[in-house]
Amino acid sequence: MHKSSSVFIAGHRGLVGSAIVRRLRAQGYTNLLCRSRAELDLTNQAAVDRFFDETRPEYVFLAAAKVGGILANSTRPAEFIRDNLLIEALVVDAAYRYGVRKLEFLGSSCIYPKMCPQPIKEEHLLTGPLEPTNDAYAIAKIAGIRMCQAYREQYGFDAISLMPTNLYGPGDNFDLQGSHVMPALIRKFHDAKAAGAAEVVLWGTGSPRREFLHVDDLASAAVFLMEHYSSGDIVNVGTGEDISILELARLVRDVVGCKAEIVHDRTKPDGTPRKLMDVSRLSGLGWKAAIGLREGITQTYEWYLSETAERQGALAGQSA
Ligand code: GFB
Repeated sequence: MHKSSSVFIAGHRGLVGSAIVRRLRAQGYTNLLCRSRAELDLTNQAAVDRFFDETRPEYVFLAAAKVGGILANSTRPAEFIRDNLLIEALVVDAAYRYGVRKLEFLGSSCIYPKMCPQPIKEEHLLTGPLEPTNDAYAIAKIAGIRMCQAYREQYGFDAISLMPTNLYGPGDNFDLQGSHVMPALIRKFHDAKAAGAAEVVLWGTGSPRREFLHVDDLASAAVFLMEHYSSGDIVNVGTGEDISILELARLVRDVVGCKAEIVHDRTKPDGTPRKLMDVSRLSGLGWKAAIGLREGITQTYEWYLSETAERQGALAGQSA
């Protein structure tokens, strides 16, 4: 990739896409192509084809996806499988047909079996049954991986796939019904502190273990792999360290400076008992995560505070 190459970042307003845009700009890439959902519907084949025909990008980061936390995934599986299959099929195929030099597909750690040996190696894909709370999303992501591999095998198309672990950071979704655990906890402890509430509700038992990667680290790995990696073999992206959900809740409570007690809502699902990536393939290529968990949560909370202040300022401005 040259600094002047045209690069399409599909999903540039999302958590991942916006971080990739920041990273590319910081590294001096000047020719970035971004389209909002209103400008380009990635589930509409005619629109996708027209876009690729008109703009002819040289590189594509496929960060657009329908994503959500455990509750959204388990209650809206049809939307997760439909939207993700459509986006992947249309973008990968158009990228190949309109002469893109290289495409990078972003998957997810939930593609691996529910009871996968830990830490999870790339070879564990399709070796056991999936976690039922997100199997529709996982199957769509597995189809995306296989599609990239198939286009490489049959057409020689340079498509690579990386599998990020659970992500968090600025630009995340903080809606309590649809979000992942990290933004949910930041918001819950922040609201409890503001209201002087005695309790914060944690879903499930708190015993599942997850690995958390700051999205700026993911973006750094994504650009690194686009620049240095070319293979059909998928690559895990993570920190190599995990934490229980209860430990995470205590850490977020501490960062936010809240005194509330943690109580459990055991009617909510736990999901996979553990999800820790083996990141030796990526570290063998020379990349390693740089942002520590406490530091990353602190920075994300600061972002959340500034966003909330901005929103309240805008509302006050409207009513004035
Ligand atoms: O982040 P999360 O929604 O997704 O939940 P997964 C992780 C764990 O945190 C689960 C618990 O055990 C939840 O029960 N948890 C505790 C909470 N309190 C909360 C809360 O207030 N909100 C949320 N959301 N969780 C997702 C998949 O699985 O992982 C997606 O559903 C995707 O497909 C993503 O792959 C990376 O880690 O369980």
